[in-house]
Amino acid sequence: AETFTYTFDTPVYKGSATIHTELFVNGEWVKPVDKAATIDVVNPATGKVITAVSIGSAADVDIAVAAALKAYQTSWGLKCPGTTRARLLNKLADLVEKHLDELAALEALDVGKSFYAARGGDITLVVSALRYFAGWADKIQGKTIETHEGKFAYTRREPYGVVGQIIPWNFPLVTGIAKIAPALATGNTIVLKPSELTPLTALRFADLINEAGFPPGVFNVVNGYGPTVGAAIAAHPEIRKIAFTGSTLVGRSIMRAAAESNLKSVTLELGGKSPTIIFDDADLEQAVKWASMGVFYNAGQACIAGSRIFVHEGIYDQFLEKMTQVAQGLTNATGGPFEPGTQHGPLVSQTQFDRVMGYIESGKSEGAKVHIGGVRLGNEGFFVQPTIFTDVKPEMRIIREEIFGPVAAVIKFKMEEEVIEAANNTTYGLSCMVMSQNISRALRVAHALEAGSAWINSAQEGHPAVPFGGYKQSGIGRELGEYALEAYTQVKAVHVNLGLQL
Ligand code: TXE
Repeated sequence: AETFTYTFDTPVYKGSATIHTELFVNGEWVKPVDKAATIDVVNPATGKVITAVSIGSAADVDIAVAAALKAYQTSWGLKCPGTTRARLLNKLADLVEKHLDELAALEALDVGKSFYAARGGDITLVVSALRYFAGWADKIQGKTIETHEGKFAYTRREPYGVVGQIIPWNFPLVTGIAKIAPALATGNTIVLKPSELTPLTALRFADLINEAGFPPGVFNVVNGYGPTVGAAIAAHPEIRKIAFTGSTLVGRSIMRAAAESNLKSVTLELGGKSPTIIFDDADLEQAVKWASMGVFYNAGQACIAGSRIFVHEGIYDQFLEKMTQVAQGLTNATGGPFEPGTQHGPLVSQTQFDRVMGYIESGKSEGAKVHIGGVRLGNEGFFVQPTIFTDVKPEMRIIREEIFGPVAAVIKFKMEEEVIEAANNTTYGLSCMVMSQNISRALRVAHALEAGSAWINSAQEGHPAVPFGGYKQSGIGRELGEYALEAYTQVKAVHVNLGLQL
């Protein structure tokens, strides 16, 4: 099998990582049906090619689904006790933890995020999510329902069988594990497509799956483009459930393909245009920090980014001044993933860079004011300066559409009712942030906002035990927490007759 080794000789991490660059099907590394098909993997901090990996096609999806189906029928699913699945997931968690630095370095290299963020944020969460769902694997239970003195019924939570999972590039292994861990805990088998932009950690992870001892075919990786491999997964007649994280546009096409093929069950985690609301009774220093982190973390490439920041008029000037200082600080701490002081990194790709710069231009041409930023940083890689717009209007594209870059809009408000209405004036509903020291107000506003997650006096923090997902056009279904078990099981009701004669 073909491999690629990268040596990290950097101030923050020294070590090397070896990945297999082919497709992972039935526990083996295999060439795609079209043997020569590859895609370059680009380093976002330099714009240079790191390596190339194989990419598949619909034909490879067919092969992977057949392997996953066989594994489901013979060695996983209803054939494998929950205690065994728990043991394997815990072993996998230990292996990911053992290779924490290496996986973090690969993620940092591929996405452009800082090594420290990848280690302390992404990969650490991967480990905890695996352990959390390992805990559920032997606790997937139904209910007993009394119906009649001579009869009763009970329910079983059964896996779907083969599930398809399509993941994005902003938090590759995190968005992956939110799907992989509950799917495996509940007994499904998986065909996963990483983003064509960031395949490295999924490939390394596949080796750890083998090392942990999962039966072949339980987990399969088919790299490739969305319109080919992704669309083939969405339309596949043997895939019973699909989970997708990505753009709302592609989310619609996944749902359409599911409807037109076999009505597979669908969960979608899509975009956002989340509000952060800062009342004049907030702890100002903390509010500035959380709001800034909330929009600029991961260079703004987060579905829960708080990109519309509503600030009470009483503290608006002070807030803007302090947030500008944070944006300047991040600008000064801009760098590659492996520089010790990096707090702000590049966007993932040339395409994403062009998209974000396009939004900045549209903001300017529609009359918004660039308070700070708005420009490229450096002359290699895809760096955009942390940017704050003021003087914005609700109809502007930068207020309506997800930018997915380090771009905030700061908006003045007077009244609670008015800001709730403005915050809800969006087609999205993924998250919201409320900053206030008045507990009644903070909770009241959090409840009034149309969003699947609300953070009070914080932002961006996730936990494997807490469900995550969108209202409105931000998605369907929930990942993580106990709620994720519902997404990966279907309920069978069994009616039992204790002797009632017909
Ligand atoms: O997303 P795509 P892109 C948003 C964000 C960003 C925009 C575009 O606003 O600016 O989407 O990013 C696969 N059938 N988010 O173009 O295309 C693709 O290969 C099946 C928000 O990168 O949605 C990749 O694996 N799959 C988001 C995945 O979909 C298809 C994270 C995501 O890529 C496909 C990423 C198709 N027809 C982008 N076309 C979040 N919610 O966090 C593409 N894909």
